Amino acid sequence: MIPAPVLPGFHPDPSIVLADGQYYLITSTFVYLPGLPVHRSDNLVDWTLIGHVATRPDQLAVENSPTMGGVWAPTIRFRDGTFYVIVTDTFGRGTLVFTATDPAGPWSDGLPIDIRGIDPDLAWDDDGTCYVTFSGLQVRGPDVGQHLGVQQVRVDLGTGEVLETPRSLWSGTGLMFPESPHLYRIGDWWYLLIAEGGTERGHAVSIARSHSPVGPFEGCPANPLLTASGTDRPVQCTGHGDLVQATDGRWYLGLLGVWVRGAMRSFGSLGRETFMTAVEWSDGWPSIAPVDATERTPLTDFVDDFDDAEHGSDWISVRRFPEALSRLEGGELVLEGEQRSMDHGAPTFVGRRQTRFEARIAATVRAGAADTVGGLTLRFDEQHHYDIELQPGRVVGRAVLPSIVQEHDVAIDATSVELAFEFRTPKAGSRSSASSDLIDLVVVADGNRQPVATFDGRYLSAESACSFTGRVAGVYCHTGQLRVGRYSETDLG
Ligand code: 6LW
Repeated sequence: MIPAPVLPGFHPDPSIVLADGQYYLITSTFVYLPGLPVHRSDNLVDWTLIGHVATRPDQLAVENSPTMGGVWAPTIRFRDGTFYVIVTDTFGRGTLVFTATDPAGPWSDGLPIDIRGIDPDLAWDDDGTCYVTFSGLQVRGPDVGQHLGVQQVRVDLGTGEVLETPRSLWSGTGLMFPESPHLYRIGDWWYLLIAEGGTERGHAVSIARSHSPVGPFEGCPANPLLTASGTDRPVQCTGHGDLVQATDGRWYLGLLGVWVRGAMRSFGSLGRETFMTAVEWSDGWPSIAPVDATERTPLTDFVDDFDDAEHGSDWISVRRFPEALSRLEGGELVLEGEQRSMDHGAPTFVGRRQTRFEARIAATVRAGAADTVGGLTLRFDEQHHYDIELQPGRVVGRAVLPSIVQEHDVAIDATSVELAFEFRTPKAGSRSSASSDLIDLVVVADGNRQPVATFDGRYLSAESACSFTGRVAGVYCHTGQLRVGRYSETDLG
């Protein structure tokens, strides 16, 4: 049984490649940095983060991109000893190709390629011709918002030169947003796999084949091969897949999905995660097993006591790198206030994707200055976040949503406290049962646990925030200096 998800927490738009007996998987990161995490596995199930493609400021230009912009939908491929990642830095540098001989990095600076679209894919013919196949959604220029269907050009990967005008290819069964194209040479056929229907509840995977990489392509009679649309499966929005043949010869599809919660299965609070499913071939066409998991992959507890010399590789920040706005000192993570709240587009914030539901996320913090204001936050974006904040003499629980800001506080005579979010499932039939989860904000001072507030989790979800990302919890500082001794994410219940 393939565990679900294989990459918990928001890891959308997965792309997978097999190289020298190891699998490598890469996902979108939008405006978070470091960008483009690279995970490695030897069995397609257990993945280890080995590094990131974008670890230097000049590789991407996300600082001015909107929350749903930034790094969209990479493709990772391996050829003649070199790893390639082609990706769109949407509203930033555009389409880029990064290369590395070691997938853990360092990666190159990124070669620009003048592709007018998103979701670029790389494939080579036997003669070395390189094809970039992409979704012709126009995200800039006079035709912004227009969709030209699935398109393709030949490119020179040495110079980045596009060698011809784009040609249109087969673009699915007629559902909206044909995207995420991947071109594969399998046996005598060239296969074109795409997503269509949009990345929400109508998401689907379809395929076509041709005897030539440039088509014409014939759609599979069974299309769409996979969709959760119209089902009551916990994992919805399945799509945006990439095929991989395992070392044992069997085939799999890595894809994104949203684990939805609430009485009407309405809210995907963690965002789009990476799943894996089996693929069988018959008469030259694949069939894809649905993602029908009902139990999530058990996770071990996460604890960081900040004893290492460098930031843990799965810490992320918004439009800046964690090491640019925090430091490790004496077994603490130290953040110096810049008068930026979590409403800011580049807050003084270091976080991690939320990866589990019934959970407790906690940070042991202390004020490094008398006027310190900072704490623990759970963010979807600048307009949707819940904060539990240490201030001089009190702890404040704050909900910030586009339509409302709500605050509660408790008096606290301590400068070192544990701040925590405790996530629980609403009781069936209760007033909150429609929601994904209830979030208790709690402070523990001198061994005394005090509730500060309880907020409804449905408002920190992809459906409410209309965002491509997912929940990220972490620590932040507005004023003074916040010193974090411990951060943990553990199961509740
Ligand atoms: C990705 C595209 C999409 O490029 O969302 O809705 C973009 N579909 O496939 C970001 O995930």
